[in-house]
Amino acid sequence: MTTTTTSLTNNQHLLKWVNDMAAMCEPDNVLWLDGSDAENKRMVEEALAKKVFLPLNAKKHPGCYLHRSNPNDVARVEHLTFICSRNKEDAGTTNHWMAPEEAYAKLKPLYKASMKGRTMYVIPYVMGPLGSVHSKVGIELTDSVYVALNMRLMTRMGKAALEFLGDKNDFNRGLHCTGDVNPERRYICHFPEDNTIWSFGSGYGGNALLGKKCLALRIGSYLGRTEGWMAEHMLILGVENPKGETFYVAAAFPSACGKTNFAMMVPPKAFAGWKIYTVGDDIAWLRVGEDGRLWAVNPENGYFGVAPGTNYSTNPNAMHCVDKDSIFTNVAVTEDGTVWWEGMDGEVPEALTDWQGRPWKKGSTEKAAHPNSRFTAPAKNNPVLSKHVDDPKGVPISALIFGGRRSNTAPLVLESFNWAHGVFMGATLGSETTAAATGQVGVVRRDPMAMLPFCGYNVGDYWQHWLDMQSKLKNPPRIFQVNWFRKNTDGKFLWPGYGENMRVLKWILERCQGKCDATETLFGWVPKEGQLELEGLAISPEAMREVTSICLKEWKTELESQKAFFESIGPRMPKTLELIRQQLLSLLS
Ligand code: GTP
Ligand code: SPV
Ligand code: MN
Repeated sequence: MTTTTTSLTNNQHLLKWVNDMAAMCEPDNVLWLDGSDAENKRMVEEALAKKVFLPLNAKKHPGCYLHRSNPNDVARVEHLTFICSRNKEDAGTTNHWMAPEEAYAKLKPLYKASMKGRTMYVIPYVMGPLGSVHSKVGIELTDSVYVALNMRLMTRMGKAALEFLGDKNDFNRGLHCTGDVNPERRYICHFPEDNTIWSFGSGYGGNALLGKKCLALRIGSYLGRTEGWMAEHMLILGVENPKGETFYVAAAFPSACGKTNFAMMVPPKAFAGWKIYTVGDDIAWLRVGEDGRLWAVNPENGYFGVAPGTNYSTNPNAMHCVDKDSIFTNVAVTEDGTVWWEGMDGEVPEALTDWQGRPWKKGSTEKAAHPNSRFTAPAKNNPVLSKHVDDPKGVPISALIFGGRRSNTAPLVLESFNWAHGVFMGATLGSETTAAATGQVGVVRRDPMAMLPFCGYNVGDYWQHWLDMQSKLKNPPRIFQVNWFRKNTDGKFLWPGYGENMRVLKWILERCQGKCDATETLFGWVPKEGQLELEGLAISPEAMREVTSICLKEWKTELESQKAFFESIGPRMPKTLELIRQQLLSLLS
């Protein structure tokens, strides 16, 4: 017999759906979350009692807890992620597809009675600022207290979301069940035409926090195309110059390729008077404003950030974000109960407990923290949070930036010749794979607009949507491409990265303001000699030359490999992009 707390709403569509799902999953309790502090306290206690949360040193990490996920469940699973559109063609060749009726039929038996002995949490949440036309409501039903506590940090949830929804029926229906965390029975299914997400068998990040990649990107991109806006895997930042003028940029880098770091970077000493403000670190929803500019909101309310590599010199603001009230997933712990990961400041401790709870000794060949270990922190902890994060109209975007992780080929920065060429740059973005998804790490793959795993419809249609946006934008942002990850022949990064990326950002902004001219190359505009501000930067002239160099032989290979990718897209491939490719290639032959 299922018991239900007061449902907090009279929305009949919502009540019926929750009842239907509860009838299928058969939880012992259905608990509607109101988002209050008292409720959070109860849930933390429950998580501690169930050992879903492990305590940390309360003095050093007030309000913070450690979670260890099942070792088979530590990253997104792209091969088990499906777009279940009615027509296969609408999912396109870059997505895994399952017919909706087949997916529902396959998953229903898995959900059947799957929550017996457990609680079904009903999480009403809003993606985007409350009261914004940009924003969307989702309801996630989950049997995971960890997911519920993460969603509390990552979204605007509880009563406010139900008020925002009122009696409308246009909410996203998200059903999540942890199941027995068996990779053989793990499915992340999206039904764009039903505004529905069914996730089974994983408790981790993007697989389970349904507001994030599932709603804000996969379903969001589909809604964006239908409704005339764009959902992108982009950070949003504000940059204030010494004159006190603030400009905003949005940048798409693939998973674990530097969005969080760029979004909250600290400019180097030589940049006195320059300030960076974070609007978002992972996702941007973009709309054309009445002024013909592109306006962005961050649908999220917290950060689910990569832990390894984060420290007080690379990203002090992220370190402050996790000072309190944060959740750590799959990091290591020191003997005094503080968190640790590879790339943390200071000496490597002699002894640790690793991410799987095993003893770990300094010098071990195994990583103490999982390479995709993460922190979940509320945005309000960010010392450089933009005052516009809750602004319903968002912020106006001056530049869009695409960046991959490339040891070679891609130079530090390139500016596109025009919108279509910029779309081409995004569409052909290549990047070496990372630990953010299961599978081999370090292989170059095409990751168009950093959306390969997140585009909820045919990527050919997605590119056409990008191309079509131009005609709606009286004042389009300029489009750039960057690469922080070029390596020398010894395999060392040539560019110091992190806060020093401010130097590239400054050039980008000056280009947007028409303040400086640039050198034309075959593949885009690059800074003129002396235009990149290098004061106070210890980089050799050779390294600088190498990191900005364009090797025609490498570019020929690049353009040729793009051909196969474009051909694989099929009949919905926009001709414009293939023509740009051919034109660039013809300049090389
Ligand atoms: P997701 O949350 O997976 O979408 O990742 P992200 O794009 O936000 O990447 P994040 O900023 O967390 O950085 C991922 C990894 O790259 C971390 O280990 C960082 O330390 C490292 N990193 C970030 N920026 C730079 C950079 O400019 N140079 C170098 N060499 N490494 C960087
Ligand atoms: C990513 O992989 O791009 C992330 C982490 O931001 S996850 O939420 O797992 O998708
Ligand atoms: Mn991401």
